[in-house]
Amino acid sequence: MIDEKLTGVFAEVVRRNPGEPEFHQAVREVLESLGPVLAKNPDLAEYKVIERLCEPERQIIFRVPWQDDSGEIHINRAFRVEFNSALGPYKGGLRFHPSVNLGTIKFLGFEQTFKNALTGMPLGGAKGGADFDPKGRSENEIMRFCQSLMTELYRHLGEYTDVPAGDIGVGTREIGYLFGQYKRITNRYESGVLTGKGVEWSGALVRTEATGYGTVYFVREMLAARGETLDGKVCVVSGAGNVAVHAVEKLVELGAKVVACSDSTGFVVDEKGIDIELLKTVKLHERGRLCDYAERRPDAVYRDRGSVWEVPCDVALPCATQNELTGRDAATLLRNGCIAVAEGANMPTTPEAARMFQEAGIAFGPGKAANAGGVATSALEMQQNASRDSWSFEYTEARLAEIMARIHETCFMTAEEYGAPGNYVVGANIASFLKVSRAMVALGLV
Ligand code: NDP
Ligand code: 2IT
Repeated sequence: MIDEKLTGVFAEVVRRNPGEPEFHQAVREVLESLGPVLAKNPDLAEYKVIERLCEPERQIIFRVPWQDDSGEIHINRAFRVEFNSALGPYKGGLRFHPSVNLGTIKFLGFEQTFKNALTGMPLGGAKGGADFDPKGRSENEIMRFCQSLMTELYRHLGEYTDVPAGDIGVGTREIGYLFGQYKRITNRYESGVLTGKGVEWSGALVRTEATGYGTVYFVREMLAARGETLDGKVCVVSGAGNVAVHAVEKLVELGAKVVACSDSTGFVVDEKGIDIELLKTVKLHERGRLCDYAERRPDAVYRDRGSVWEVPCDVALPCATQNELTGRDAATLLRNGCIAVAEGANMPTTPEAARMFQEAGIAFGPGKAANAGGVATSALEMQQNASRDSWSFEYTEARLAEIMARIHETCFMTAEEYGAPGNYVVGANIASFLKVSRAMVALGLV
């Protein structure tokens, strides 16, 4: 429930941003936690901090024309929503997916602002992307699209201004083409303008793995707070992209057994435990389908009907996309004895499902806390770029683990302080809101 002091603010957000249900959902989820904060800090209402936080500082929408391999011309639409720069330069990923629209990017940019605050790093919040579908496109088509997009986007970026990274459909390959075009147009080798770069050319070790690994570290902390460990736990992960694959890898390393994962066409159940090397080969290197995994793994079963959440598990990690885990899925997971859920993806759990997990009293880690390891490691990449240094895998991973433990601690303690023990949603929302809003007040009315 939104506190009565904030119902007017939310009504205004809905009125002024019509047709953007995902943005409304993300705002509502944060506002629902903030009643007790306003009671303790009435000055924040006077400064209209919440109203300011709900309005992006700048929104850029532009045309991206490009030619496919047969010469046909295509027109896509791209976005960069620079949400908030109170804590540092705008920072957040770029998503290439046909479903991308302004509302999607706004929900992601809003979330990113709070997530980045939780990392404790000097980062503002932003998100961008395009309604471009990379599926089935050749290397050359991907490169031309990235070059065309950067030909407009470059003027809005800079290591002290706005620093994009990857997200759905954007990985090291795309970041390479984007950086190449930025360098060409500006005549500057400005490493810190993008993160998620290739490790052979200014990228940081562990950035590729960081979101998935970090999510698992967060789960480890949530379980430890309940006297549990990951050892021997049966896990299900949705998605089979960057975040999901590295979550699977770290779960296995920490002694858990992952029995299922999914992609946009179906899911695979592998009772003997997902073969991480085969999964990486099929999904990350060959960019294939999970049915190809099942074909090469005799004991695995591929299903193109039903939901991956029907596979019984102790720990569930949604790592694909928004609103992929519904109330119905939550009921199934709880019936099957699931004790922990952490969001590797951004807003993958519907509000109904999140409520059911909280009412059942299981450990529920919201994305802005659980998946913050990706952007935190982006900040470590920026640090290395700024000092022209490169750190070892072991050192960087130890930093990531430390950051995730600190985020967990912050959320845990804040939830206790505000009378909601064990509620990581409340803890994450309040801790991050306080951090951003104090900076906004200190910087004056800008
Ligand atoms: P990838 O593109 O690498 O992988 C996305 C995966 O999710 C793929 O397996 C894809 O299926 C599946 N998927 C995507 N869209 C849909 C959909 N509409 N329905 C069903 N399945 C879908 O992206 P990432 O792994 O980078 O991102 C996954 C999630 O994690 C996103 O929510 C992203 O915002 C979030 N995230 C990412 C971070 C990062 O560092 N990359 C950091 C923090 C959060 P298929 O294989 O068939 O395409
Ligand atoms: O959602 C996210 O946090 C990301 N896609 C990563 C952002 C980043 O700048 O590393």
